Amino acid sequence: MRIPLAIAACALAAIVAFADDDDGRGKFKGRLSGFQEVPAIVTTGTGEVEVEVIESPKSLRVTLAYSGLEGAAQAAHLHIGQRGVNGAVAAFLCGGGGKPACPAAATDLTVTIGVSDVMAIPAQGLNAGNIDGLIKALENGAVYANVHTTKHAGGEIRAQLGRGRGAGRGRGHGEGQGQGQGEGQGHGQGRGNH
Ligand SMILES: [Cu+2]
Repeated sequence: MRIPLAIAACALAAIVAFADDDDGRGKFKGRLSGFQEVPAIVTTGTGEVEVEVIESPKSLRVTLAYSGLEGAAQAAHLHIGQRGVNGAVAAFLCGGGGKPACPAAATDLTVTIGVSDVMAIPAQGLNAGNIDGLIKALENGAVYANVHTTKHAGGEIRAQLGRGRGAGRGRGHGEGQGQGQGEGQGHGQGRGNH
């Protein structure tokens, strides 16, 4: 029996995606825009961010691309906070915290966040070095990337990190999967982890 290659690849991608869910590993993505800031910001700036969980040594490989910023980028961080809410800085991507300066207007950089890069946020329950806590927040949709600029010090573009958005091979595949998983995931994983 011959299985068309495209279908086989799609099935394989689905299996991999579900395996990722089961053990809590995986990739998280987001598109940065001013409208995700709190309050919303009107800006020409846009960007993309992707976070991949690396198991050994436990770390996050983060790629951040941005362009069109109206102010010069000063810092970019991962923050702990759900959509529509501002939270504190959990890790620097650039512009401090031992990371290189942020390119002013546009970049496409890759940064590794290790245990020692995870900052303490006592008010939000995150201890310094608690990368597992940061990953758990990622898995529950409670981490966002934020790019701060000279024009918008509190953040010019922001993206809530989630699974699926564009993570699939095909566009339709990725979106369908992302939404289905996103909704079931909070409950399933919340229960599993407690
Ligand atoms: Cu920040």
